[in-house]
Amino acid sequence: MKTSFIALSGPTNSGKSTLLNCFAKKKVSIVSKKIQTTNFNIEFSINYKDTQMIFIDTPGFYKDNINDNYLREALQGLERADIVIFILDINNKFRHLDKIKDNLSKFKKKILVFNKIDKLNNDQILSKIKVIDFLNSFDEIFYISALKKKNTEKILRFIEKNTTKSSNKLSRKTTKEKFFSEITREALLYYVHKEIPYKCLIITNNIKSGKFITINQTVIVRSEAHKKIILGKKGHMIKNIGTYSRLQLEKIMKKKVNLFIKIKLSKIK
Ligand SMILES: Nc1nc2c(ncn2[C@@H]2O[C@H](COP(=O)(O)OP(=O)(O)OP(=O)(O)O)[C@@H](O)[C@H]2O)c(=O)[nH]1
Ligand SMILES: [Mg+2]
Repeated sequence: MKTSFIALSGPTNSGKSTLLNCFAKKKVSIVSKKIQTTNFNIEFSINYKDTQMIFIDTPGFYKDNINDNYLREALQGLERADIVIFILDINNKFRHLDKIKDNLSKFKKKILVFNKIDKLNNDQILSKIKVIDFLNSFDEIFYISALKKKNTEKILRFIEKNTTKSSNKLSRKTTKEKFFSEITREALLYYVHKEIPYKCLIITNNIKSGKFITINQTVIVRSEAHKKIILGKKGHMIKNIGTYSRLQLEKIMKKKVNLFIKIKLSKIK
């Protein structure tokens, strides 16, 4: 079997994780309308015709993450890739083009993907892309909607055609614990506003599988005020977060889930 490692890279919120979920045909990476949703590289492998494609979803570029852990993580993801897919939201002013330009020479194969075309008509799309003066540097350019699954299979066909050999690199699978924590982080991003979700850490302490799956998680918060907000009035907020996360987990695991979430105040700032 031929194998390719493919990194999904680009500014935050451009739809990298949505595209990975579209290829995987299920949720493997969390998505939100907020920035900086993906915090660490998520790898997921699919087979398409005679090709194994190992996708690496990376944290998006963001103005403040130039030197921080997220960017370091994203660049590590790029290092492992044979093919890189740079994804831009066609509706936005294109940001971080310099980072894309700087990384181009590292790759033999690079694709540019304009995502979210469902929001524009053809004329608008054409006028938008004119501003990029290095379109010729890419092996292929695609116009897609990851959300509506439009033109996405064309990308798989390109990867398949451009993969020639097998690889002895190993895929770094995300552990169940890490993935379950991610699902609860998505719930937190959905319900809790502003910076709080970015300052919490979610740990899955325990998973017991039987007729049901019982999961124990801890949300570690940095201040008493954050704890209060996540708890909500009479515990309403944490209840909503738990329900959202549990329903997602049940859908993914196809089993009933008992989810217990504790909130713990960390003394480390
Ligand atoms: N209309 C539309 N919205 C989309 C499309 N693809 C993704 N989105 C939305 O864009 C937002 C961001 O999507 P993500 O997949 O989380 O973006 P990301 O690039 O992984 O973001 P980071 O992890 O922060 O780097 C979500 O609200 C998605 O539903 C699309 O094709 N069309
Ligand atoms: Mg993401």
